[in-house]
Amino acid sequence: MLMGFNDKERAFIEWYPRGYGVGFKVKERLFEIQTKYQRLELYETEGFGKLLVLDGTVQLVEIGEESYHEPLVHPVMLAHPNPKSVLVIGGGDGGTLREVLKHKTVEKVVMVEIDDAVIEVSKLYLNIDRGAFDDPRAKVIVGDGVEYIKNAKEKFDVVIIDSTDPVGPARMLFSEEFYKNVYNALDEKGLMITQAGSVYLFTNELLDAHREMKKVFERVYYFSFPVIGYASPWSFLVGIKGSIDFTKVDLKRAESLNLTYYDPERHEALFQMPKYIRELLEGS
Ligand code: AG3
Repeated sequence: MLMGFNDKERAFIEWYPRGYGVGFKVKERLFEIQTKYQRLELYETEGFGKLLVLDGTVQLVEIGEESYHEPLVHPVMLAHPNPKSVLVIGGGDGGTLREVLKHKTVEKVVMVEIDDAVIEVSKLYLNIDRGAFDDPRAKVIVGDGVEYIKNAKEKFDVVIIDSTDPVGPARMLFSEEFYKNVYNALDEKGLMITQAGSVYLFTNELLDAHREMKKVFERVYYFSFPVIGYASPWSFLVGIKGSIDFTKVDLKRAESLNLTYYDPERHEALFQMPKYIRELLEGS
C-alpha cells in the first residue's frame, strides 16, 4: 500500500492520484485504531502539532486547521441575513462546530457525526473544539447524516457538510438524492456548503458534485481556498435556496469573529478558480 507512514523518512504521506503527495515529518506515531467505520491514525508532527488521519487521508493538523474550518463556515454564515439554526454533517473533531458557535445569531447547532471514535479521540487528544461540544447551543448526535436529513422535521438556515472524500461512508453525501433532502431541510431561504476535494487532483469528483447540486439548488457557487495539509487549492460548493446573494457578506457581523485565513473584506477574492477548471465547471 502506498498510503501512510514511511519509516525510513519518518514521515506521513498522503498519496493523491498521479503520484502527488502531501506529507508531514513525524516526531511520534501516537496510535492507529480501526473504528466501526474507518482506520484512524494519530501522529505528532515536527512542525504542525498533531495530525489526524482517516482511511489514509489527512483530516487536519492542529496548526493550520483554521485554513479549512474558516472558509467552510464563515462565508455561508455571513451571507445569510440571520442564521439561527445550523446543521453540521460530519465534523467529528469539533472544528466546524467551534467556528459556527462564534456567530452570535446562532441559537442551535445540530451536529451529526457517524463515527463516535472520531469525537472521542478529538476530545481526548486534540482539543480542536475548544469547548464547543459543551456549549448549550450544540446538540451532538452520533448517527448517519444521510438518514438524519431524510427524516428531519425541523428546518435549518445553514447546512454544512464537513465530510471525508466521496468514497466509503461519505459517498452518499455527494449524491443528488442527498442534496434534495438537504434542500428540503433548509428554510425557505438558506444555504448549504460542502467541501468538494482537491481542485487539481480530484477534479472529476468536483465536477460530479457540482452537476448533482445544480440539479437541485436554485444557484450553485464554487470557490477554492489553500488549505494546510490538503493538496491545495481545495474546492468548496455552495447551494442556495431562495433569495440569498452569496457574493455579499455582512462585514459588521464579521468583526467579532477573530479570523486568521478567510478575509470577509475581500470576499470577492474567494471565487478565484484556475481558468481551465472554471471552464470545465461552466461546461458541466
Ligand atoms: N474533512 C476532510 C476533508 C477531506 C480531506 N481529504 C483528503 N485529505 N484527501 C476534514 C475534517 C475537518 N473537520
